[in-house]
Amino acid sequence: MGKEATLVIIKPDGLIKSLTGNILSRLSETKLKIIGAKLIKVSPDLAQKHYRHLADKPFYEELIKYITGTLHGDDRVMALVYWGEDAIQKVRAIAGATNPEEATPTSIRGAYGRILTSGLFENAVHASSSIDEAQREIQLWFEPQEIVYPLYPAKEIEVPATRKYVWA
Ligand code: DAT
Ligand code: MG
Repeated sequence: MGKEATLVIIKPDGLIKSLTGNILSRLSETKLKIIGAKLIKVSPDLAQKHYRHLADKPFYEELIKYITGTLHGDDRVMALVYWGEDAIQKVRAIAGATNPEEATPTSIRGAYGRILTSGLFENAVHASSSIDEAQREIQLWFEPQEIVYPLYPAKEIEVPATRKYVWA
């Protein structure tokens, strides 16, 4: 054990069903600290990198449609980094089993998940499953300055002539 970080994603079904508050309340039972949070659109590239370990599964294409929002017609997800003692295991316990029909009814997935007719598990949240996966996922979804703690080694680089949106 020890202090560790874990990535949570509230998936498009969680946002569309207005479950964000409920899910955050459930996760607050862990007493872990939120050290990063943002609402983002998931690009196909990010989705494929995130789920690279499942590329050979029969449900993979449907899973990419799910996380990118194509299935639900809304491409928002909320990404959060939780930090503290045994964070990975604590969050996975409250999230519940991958298959929502097998998840404890009081877990997030047990309460809010379902199996689609396609067979895909629509389970409201993602939670990292190991320390290595958590680091890989957090570094994929967040930039160093978006997290309030210096979680992993980072370096400063010069970025010449960038363009960005400002309010008109
Ligand atoms: P978890 O999200 O619990 O870490 P995972 O990484 O194995 O599980 O799979 C990622 C997502 O893919 C999961 O949240 C829902 C979907 N999924 C996994 N296994 C599935 C299966 N056998 N049938 C349908 N969807 C599945
Ligand atoms: Mg996983």
